[in-house]
Amino acid sequence: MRVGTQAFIEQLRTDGYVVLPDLVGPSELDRIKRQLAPHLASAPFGRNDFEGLRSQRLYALLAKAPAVVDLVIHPEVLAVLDELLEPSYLLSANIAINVHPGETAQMLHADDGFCALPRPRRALGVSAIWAIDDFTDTNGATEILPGSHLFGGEVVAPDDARIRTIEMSAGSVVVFCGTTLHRGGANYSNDTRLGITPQYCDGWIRQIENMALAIPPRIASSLPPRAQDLLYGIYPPFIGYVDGRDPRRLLDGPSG
Ligand SMILES: O=C(O)CCC(=O)C(=O)O
Repeated sequence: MRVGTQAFIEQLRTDGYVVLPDLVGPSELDRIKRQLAPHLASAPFGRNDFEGLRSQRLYALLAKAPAVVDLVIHPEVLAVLDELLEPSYLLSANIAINVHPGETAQMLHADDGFCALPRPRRALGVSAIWAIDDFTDTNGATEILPGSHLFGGEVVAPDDARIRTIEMSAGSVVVFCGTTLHRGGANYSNDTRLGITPQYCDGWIRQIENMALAIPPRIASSLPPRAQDLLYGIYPPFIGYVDGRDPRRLLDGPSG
C-alpha cells in the first residue's frame, strides 16, 4: 500500500497502525548493525519488565550509530507523521531493542501514555518500529491491538484474541499512533531480535530523551538538516529557543 493513498489513510485511521514493507535494503541494514555491534557487545539487560530483563536497549542512538539517521528521517515514515501530527513534530526517543531468547512479552502500553490527558483523544505522538532482523511469530515481534488508538480507558487482557503479531521482513517498519496499544512479544526462538524504534511527538511536548544532551550540537552538526529539525526544532512561534534564538543556529553546517 502506498503512503498517502486513500486506502492507506483509511487503514491508519481504522487500525491505528500500518506496516511499510521492505523500505531499506541489506547493505543499509548491515551498516547499521556494524555500528551497533560494539555497543550491543557491552550493553546490559534491561532493569525491569518494561525494558525487558532479557532485552538490551541502546539509547542516545544517533550519538552511537549515525547510520540510524536514515531510518529516523525516512521520507515514507515522515509522510505518515505528516498525516497524524502537527507540523514541527520532534524526535522524542530513539532506541535499539535487542530481544534475547527467553524474553517474555512486555505489558501492553501506549507510547504517548505519559501524557496524562484523558482518552479517547488524538495521538500526541507516533512511533515507528523498524525490523533490523526479520520479525517472526516466535522471536519477539512487536504485537499490536488494532483499533486500540480509539479506546478510552478499556482494560485489555494480555491474551486478548484481537492482539496481532506484526511479522515483517528485515528492512520493514510498522508505524502506529502514540495511542495504539502494543508490546514487544515473547522470544521463544534461539535468536535475538533487533529492532529500532524512533518515536516522535508534537513539538510542544517535552521529548522523552533529553536530545540536547543525548545528541549534543557537536554530533548534531554532522547530521542532515531534517534530523536537526527533529532534534532541536522550534515549535512556532518560539518554544525551544536558546538565548532568544533558534537553536539550529548554534550548529555548524548548512543550518548554522
Ligand atoms: O520492541 C518492541 O517490539 C516494542 C517495544 C516497545 O513498545 C517499547 O519499549 O515501548
